[in-house]
Amino acid sequence: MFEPAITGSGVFTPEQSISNDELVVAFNAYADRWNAEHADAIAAGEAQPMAHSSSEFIVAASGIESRYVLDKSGLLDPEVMHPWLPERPDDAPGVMAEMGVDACRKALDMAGVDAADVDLVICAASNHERAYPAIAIEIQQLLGTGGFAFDMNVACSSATFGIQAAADMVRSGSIKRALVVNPEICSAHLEWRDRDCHFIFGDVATAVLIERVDLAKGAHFAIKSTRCATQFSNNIRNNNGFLRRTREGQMEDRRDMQFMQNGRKVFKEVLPLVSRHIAEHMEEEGVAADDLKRLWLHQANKTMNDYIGKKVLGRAPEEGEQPNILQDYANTSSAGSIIAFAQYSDDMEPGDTGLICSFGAGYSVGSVILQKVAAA
Ligand code: CO8
Repeated sequence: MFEPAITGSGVFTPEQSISNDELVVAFNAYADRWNAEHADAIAAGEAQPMAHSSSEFIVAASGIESRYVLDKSGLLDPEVMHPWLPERPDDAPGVMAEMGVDACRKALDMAGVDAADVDLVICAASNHERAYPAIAIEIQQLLGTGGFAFDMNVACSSATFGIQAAADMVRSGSIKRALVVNPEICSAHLEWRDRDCHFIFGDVATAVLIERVDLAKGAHFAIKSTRCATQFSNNIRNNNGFLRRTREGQMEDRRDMQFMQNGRKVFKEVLPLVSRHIAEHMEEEGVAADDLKRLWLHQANKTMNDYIGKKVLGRAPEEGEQPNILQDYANTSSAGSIIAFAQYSDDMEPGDTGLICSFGAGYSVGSVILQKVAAA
């Protein structure tokens, strides 16, 4: 058996961002138009008028202040309310592959590893641009990695489940190095016309390079243990899929073809699930709350993270112990905890222990216990 380690991480951040204020102006213009178009139905009591959104609500309910997106022009146009991402010819790189490659190159550079020495790419994300061929195989081709590649989807927990899959293969000796890459184009899947959730998501790509510890060239994070769990729930769902055209009326612009959630229920049900999951994982591995120097949590909601941090540590986390990035990036699904890890891990000392935890649709929860190791 070999020990796996994270030796590099990378984040691709889109150039464009949207502040809450910009977002709310566009949403409210859309709501006003909708209300004017449906004035008769509203007057007859057959339709409810759309209420305005507000920046104050968004920050108070979620902690989100801004989000990065691939295209803001469509999102801020009340007549469009979705991103414009022009179709590319079949022989051009896909959008997800392109952003994934950027994050992977940064992870490889950090670790000082040539792409050709990587023998697995896992593209682990909430949505894939196409069903096949796998985005991971396209990334393999663009980077020039060897071995094999495949896609997987566990929604918000895709990254941690991907890390477990790759780490287990390194442990067994079937591979030496893997890239786990998480390109998330959440803006194309979010319903920007729905006041309850129009502020939640952003776009980004993250990647981690996982290697055998004995191959690491510099300081790294040994993967001490991983733990994944799932429990079926319909509270976060989208009903789009390849069976759509086989069913009457399914080619319409239906709300359930985009991201749907019962946010309140998710909030209530996921919190105990995650707190228990982390507590059991730490106990199993003999990690006490005092041993934990950092928590890199899934980035969906600040109140949720505050609650989990307090439960795990048995006290309110101190400054820097549980860094949030959701104020700048919003929820980026599987990439959120990895952005937090990439941005807030450099300062850790050899011997320090940290824990990555993702949670979301499925429900799914994944945790990864890491220990900082100095360069040999
Ligand atoms: N502006 C002003 N007021 C609003 C707005 C708004 N935009 N939206 C709602 N309100 C009002 C409501 O009408 C309600 O008013 P009233 O009390 O009069 O009825 C009041 O505010 C409270 O509304 P909510 O109960 O909905 O508000 P919450 O406090 O529950 O906050 C949240 C809403 C932020 C959505 C919160 O419930 C939450 O964060 N829940 C957990 C979400 C979560 O973690 N989800 C995980 C999903 S991500 C995932 O798993 C990945 C899926 C795959 C990726 C998909 C990519 C797109």
